[in-house]
Amino acid sequence: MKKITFLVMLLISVISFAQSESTSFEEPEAIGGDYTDTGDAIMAHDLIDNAGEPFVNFPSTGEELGFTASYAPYDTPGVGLTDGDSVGVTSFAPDGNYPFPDGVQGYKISDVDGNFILEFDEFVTTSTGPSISLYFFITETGYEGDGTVNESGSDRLRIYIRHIEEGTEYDIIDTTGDDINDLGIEGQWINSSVSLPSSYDFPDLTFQLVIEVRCNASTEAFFFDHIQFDESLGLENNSQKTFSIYPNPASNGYVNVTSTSSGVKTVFVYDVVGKQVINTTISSNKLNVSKLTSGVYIMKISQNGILSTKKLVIK
Ligand SMILES: [Ca+2]
Ligand SMILES: [Ca+2]
Ligand SMILES: [Ca+2]
Ligand SMILES: [Ca+2]
Repeated sequence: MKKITFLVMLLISVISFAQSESTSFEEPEAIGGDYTDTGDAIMAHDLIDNAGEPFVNFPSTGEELGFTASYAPYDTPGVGLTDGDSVGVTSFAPDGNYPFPDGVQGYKISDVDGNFILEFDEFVTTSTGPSISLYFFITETGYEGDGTVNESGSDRLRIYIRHIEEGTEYDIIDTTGDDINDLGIEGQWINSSVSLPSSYDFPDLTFQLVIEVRCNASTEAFFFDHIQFDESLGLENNSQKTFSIYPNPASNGYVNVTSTSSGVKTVFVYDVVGKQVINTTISSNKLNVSKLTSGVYIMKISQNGILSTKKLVIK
């Protein structure tokens, strides 16, 4: 019994941890001054953090998401970040008077003279309705070009989510094809979000947020803050009433999965660390769970477009 209680507590902590992954760039220390890339501006390479300069990377310590920065040159390479640029984690808000929407720090990318790529930690979810939102700020200045070529004077901002297993990309914003000045989105904090495919369509969901900036002037600056993945695990929603599972706890090697409507049911079962242990369809009510060891599991049942998440205990 004690073991069960412990597992339930562990499960609850896993769920609450999984419900929101975020960064507001508050954890790394904000260091003033410029960042100077010591790498070769002609070659694509990862950017390293330099002592006494703003952090461009952040390995997560378990709270905020971590991120890593890299650089890719123009087709005709420029000086990149080797000339010293205002990039990385900063406490200086845009134009000095547009406070960060969350906390007192954010991330700035400016005067790259090439391409700056900021990749965040991959995020695993079994959610039925994940989404991601963030704030960005584009300074008001004369951006050039329409971003369709990888050259100086072809400024561009692209923020997107990679679905790792599928290789699909979901744009939050992509200015390619437009002069950034023509979009009317400068000089203000903009909150933008994108809905991601749900575990109803894909049982394996690993996402990664990527920010790409191409620009070539110190007045051309992009700020980012309050990045948040949101999940709805559906534990409280109406679909709960559609399905029942019994016996629960189960000890006979099977559970009955019943529904208020007829038709084939798809059933996924995950262990406490989120590993999928069952992925099957059943046309009757009986689900074979004989291969599951004692413990607490999350069962997801979908039928006719309705998806529900339930807790299953195997004795
Ligand atoms: Ca912040
Ligand atoms: Ca530069
Ligand atoms: Ca420019
Ligand atoms: Ca322009």
